[in-house]
Amino acid sequence: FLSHPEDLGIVAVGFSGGQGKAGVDTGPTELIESGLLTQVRDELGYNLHGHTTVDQYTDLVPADDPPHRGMKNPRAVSAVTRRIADQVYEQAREGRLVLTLGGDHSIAIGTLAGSARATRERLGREIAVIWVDAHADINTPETSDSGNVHGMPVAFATGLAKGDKEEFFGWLKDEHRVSVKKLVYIGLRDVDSGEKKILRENGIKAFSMFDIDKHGIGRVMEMALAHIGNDTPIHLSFDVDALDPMWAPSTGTPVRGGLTLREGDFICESVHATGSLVAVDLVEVNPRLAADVEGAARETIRAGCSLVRGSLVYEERRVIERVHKYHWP
Ligand code: 6HN
Ligand code: MN
Ligand code: MN
Ligand code: MN
Repeated sequence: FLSHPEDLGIVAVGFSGGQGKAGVDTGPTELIESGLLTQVRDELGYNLHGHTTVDQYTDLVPADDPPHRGMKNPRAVSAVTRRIADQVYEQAREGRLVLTLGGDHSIAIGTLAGSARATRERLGREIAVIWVDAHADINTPETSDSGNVHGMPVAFATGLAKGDKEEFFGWLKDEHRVSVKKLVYIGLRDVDSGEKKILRENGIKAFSMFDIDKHGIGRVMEMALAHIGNDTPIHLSFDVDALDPMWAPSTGTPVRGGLTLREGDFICESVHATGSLVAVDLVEVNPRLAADVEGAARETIRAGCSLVRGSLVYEERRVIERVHKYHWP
């Protein structure tokens, strides 16, 4: 689906307004400073385009932003995700694979909107979404207990939650939306009761940690990709909290009992191997958290880099090189 498979469009999002903990806005800077993009360029061979310096979107964050329908920072999140949608769209419409580094997971309202729109225009196709996360992030403003928009992006992207005024996600139109039929979850283990009802009522495909333990990650990926169907453009949205806190402690809402790093890498590599990947998000890396744990931020960043590399290796040969380089003792 890519007209330039060796070209990568970067969107680096220093935004934290979808939740309450400071520091997730520094995630992309730390990932980039650790050498992620130079590795992607020099070792994986991609040409980099787009926003390789981190955007803070300060011009879009109002001084006063009172809650609306229970959502916290609603104007800021709406305006920033609208800008991100344009940034992702501009890269995707060139036929490039788009990599977005977050930032909290609310930013996926923008990334999905941008890649859904570009894929519709460019190919006349709908995207499928693989959402890898401990959480379902499908609360509507009305079902959310927290009011944090990072728990709602899937609801807005699928149209299960509707915006109202322009400044409260009213800018989201049909061209930006994704279908619940082409959505698959992997790694779920902390789903709110209102979200369970939404998943059930809409027949949404989800592979929880239970399913991964039962079938193994290899079989789960076969089933997830079979659900999407061959020959469908895929947007992979990876929340680092899908990994067990042992591998990714520095994140805002850690939940024990998660994926091993190797299972996370395998998910990314399997999606890449389909040849249908059009966009990847890596979100919720917060280097400021778990500071009491020795090396927490460094390990979380290392894990994030590994996931991104896994999603970008575009030849079998490179998988082998990568294994030798990074995973041998
Ligand atoms: N994330 N379900 C909880 C909420 O606040 O709605 C947690 C959401 C976590 C969001 O990790 O991207
Ligand atoms: Mn999560
Ligand atoms: Mn809750
Ligand atoms: Mn998430």
